[in-house]
Amino acid sequence: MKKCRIVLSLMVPFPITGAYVDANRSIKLFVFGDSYVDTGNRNFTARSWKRPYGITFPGIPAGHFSDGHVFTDYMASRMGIKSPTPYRFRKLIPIKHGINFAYGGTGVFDTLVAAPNMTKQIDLFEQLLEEKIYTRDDLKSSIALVSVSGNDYRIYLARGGSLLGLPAYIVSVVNRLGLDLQRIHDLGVPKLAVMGMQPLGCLPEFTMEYSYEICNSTVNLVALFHNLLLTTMVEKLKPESKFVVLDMYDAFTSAMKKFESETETSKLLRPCCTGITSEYRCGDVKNWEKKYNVCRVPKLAFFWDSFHPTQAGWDAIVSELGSSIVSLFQTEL
Ligand SMILES: *[C@@H]1O[C@H](CO)[C@@H](O)[C@H](O)[C@H]1NC(C)=O
Ligand SMILES: *[C@@H]1O[C@H](CO)[C@@H](O)[C@H](O)[C@H]1NC(C)=O
Ligand SMILES: *[C@@H]1O[C@H](CO)[C@@H](O)[C@H](O)[C@H]1NC(C)=O
Ligand SMILES: CC(=O)N[C@H]1CO[C@H](CO)[C@@H](O)[C@@H]1O
Repeated sequence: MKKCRIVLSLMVPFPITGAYVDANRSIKLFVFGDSYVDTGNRNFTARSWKRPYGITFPGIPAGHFSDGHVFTDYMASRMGIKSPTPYRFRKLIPIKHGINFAYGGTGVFDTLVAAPNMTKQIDLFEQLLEEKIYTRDDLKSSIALVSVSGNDYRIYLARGGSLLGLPAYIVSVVNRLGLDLQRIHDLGVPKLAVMGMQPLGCLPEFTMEYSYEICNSTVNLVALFHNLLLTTMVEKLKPESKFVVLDMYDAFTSAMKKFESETETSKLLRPCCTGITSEYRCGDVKNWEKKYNVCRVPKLAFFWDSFHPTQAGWDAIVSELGSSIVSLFQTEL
């Protein structure tokens, strides 16, 4: 713990040589993945654009799947830049800090959400390079952040996929992810951070059936197996040193423990925002009536809805990750 804190204090503000010399040469962040990093790409029918999302920051719904910031915002802030522009708004907002291609609800494979899967997200990136919106030179000081937080597995389970077939499916997800990571690198992004899987079985979606009291250990095994394969897979990417796996499993676990003791909550796994009955979810409205409840003090809750941390939760997770985020920037870009 001590080590993390020292490293963190050294890195603010964040001095990358030449980062601000030329606005066009500003260090850039490119983001691919799902709701843990989406900052507004889903259209206005998504719950990320509905109340009470965004209630803590900026106070109104802003396309984030949280009451406030999501992981991308923290990552950008650590890099000393503004959160990259969502792809959807690329013609309205300057893109010198990069572009976020992530869509909530998506996976490396197709899910139930009709939004671009990871392959398609990388296609969008490639298209911008072909249009010379960014040159190879622009990419020289850039980093990619890639999130796969479990939608592929949620869909598999929701579709009644067998537990027996799950290991083979996890292998196929991780292999596909490996191809995606290598492709982003080969398009010219020199350094990549890929988020390992958080303890999936501790998310409210999987603890609801236990009155939010204990994690589903079977589902946590899915995350652990995914992470094991991910670490092995990343070692085979070329050049291996340019890929960093962020240990979200440990970060979530220790953040949850600390959060529990610091807030003295007895209901750590209970989300702040829930549907009034099991048929409704956070943000649902029917006949102009809201069908959800929001906790009184979101910053005392770790989870926001059935799948996502609150901003306070992300704060705690990011401070646990401290040193591994820094290691991303230690070698020359
Ligand atoms: C991703 O989506 C595209 C359609 O946009 C589809 O053709 C492709 O097969 C999908 N890729 C994967 C890996 O599922
Ligand atoms: C909004 O997005 C959803 C899922 O991504 C899609 O099914 C729907 O057609 C979109 N609606 C509009 C109005 O673009
Ligand atoms: C955990 O979740 C899985 C998948 O949804 C389910 O099959 C299982 O019954 C749950 N409970 C335990 C104790 O594994
Ligand atoms: C990628 C990017 O931000 N390019 C900009 C570089 O600077 C010129 C002129 O200042 C802009 O027109 C580009 O959009």
